[in-house]
Parts: sequence; structure tokens; C-alpha cells
Amino acid sequence: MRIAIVVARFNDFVTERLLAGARAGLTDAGLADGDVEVWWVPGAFEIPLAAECVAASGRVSAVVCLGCLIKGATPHFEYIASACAHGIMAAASKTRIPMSFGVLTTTSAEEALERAVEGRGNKGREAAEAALEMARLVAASGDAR
Ligand code: DLZ
Repeated sequence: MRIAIVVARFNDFVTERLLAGARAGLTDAGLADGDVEVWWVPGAFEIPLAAECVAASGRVSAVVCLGCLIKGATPHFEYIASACAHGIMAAASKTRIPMSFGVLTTTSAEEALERAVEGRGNKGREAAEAALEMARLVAASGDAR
């Protein structure tokens, strides 16, 4: 199985940790480093298009989407968060490739860091596990690529 991770650079002091958690989750599930491709994008707003592009390439069974929106620092937080969530769902529906939502929406940097701890509780790891579960489900349904 090959998996893509699309990760936003904005707030990379958090997203780097989400990426590490996602990579650890995929490694623990038996994937080799070579089975994982990482796409960096500027911010959460750009995640859906990159996720759709990599899904449409036919190379991957699922896409893990990682980002971090911090309300205090982002006046148009709701717009970006909503566009990101709806865009990811639309991209998954269009390509029929599962995409998981590991995009934090918090009120402070402290809250975000709490969700990016090492090990269990890291939302990047949880998003990777969800993507794998969905990829297996889609494969079992006979709709696998
Ligand atoms: C512009 C912006 C702001 C203010 N805040 C965030 C954020 O908290 N998290 C995030 O991932 N991206 C943010 N961005 C950047 C937008 O997602 C996008 O990259 C830019 O508006 C350029 O299209």
C-alpha cells in the first residue's frame, strides 16, 4: 500500500510534529519509508487541491491531510477551516480515494501542541490510522485502485 501525506507549512512548529506522528503510525502499520510520499503546501487552504492532485495520480491508496489553524492568530480562521474541510471531502468524493482530516483547529498554540505530542494523542498519527483503515475498507469493497 502507498500513502500520501499532504502537510501545510503554516504553523510548521506544529505540523512538523503532526507529520512525525503520521509517519510513525504508518511505520508501525508496516509501511516502508518508500511507500510514503510527502507533499508540502503553503497553508491549510492549499491542502485540498494538492490532495486531489496526488489522489488523481493513481499512485496512492489514501491521503493523510495535515495542517494547523490557530484561531487567535487568524482572523479569517473560519473561512480557511471551512474551505479546507469541505475541499478535502469534495476531493475524496471526486477521486474516490480516502482522505483523512488531520487539520487542527485550536484557539491557541498551546492547545495545538497538546494535540501534536509524541505517541498516542498525536492527531497526525490518528489521521494516518484513519486513512489506512479507510484504504483497506475501500479495497475490500472492490473499489480499490
Ligand atoms: C493566511 C493564513 C493565516 C492567517 N492563518 C493560517 C493558519 O493558521 N493555518 C494555515 O494552515 N494557514 C494559514 N494561512 C495561510 C492560508 O492557508 C493560505 O496558505 C494563504 O491564504 C495563501 O492562499
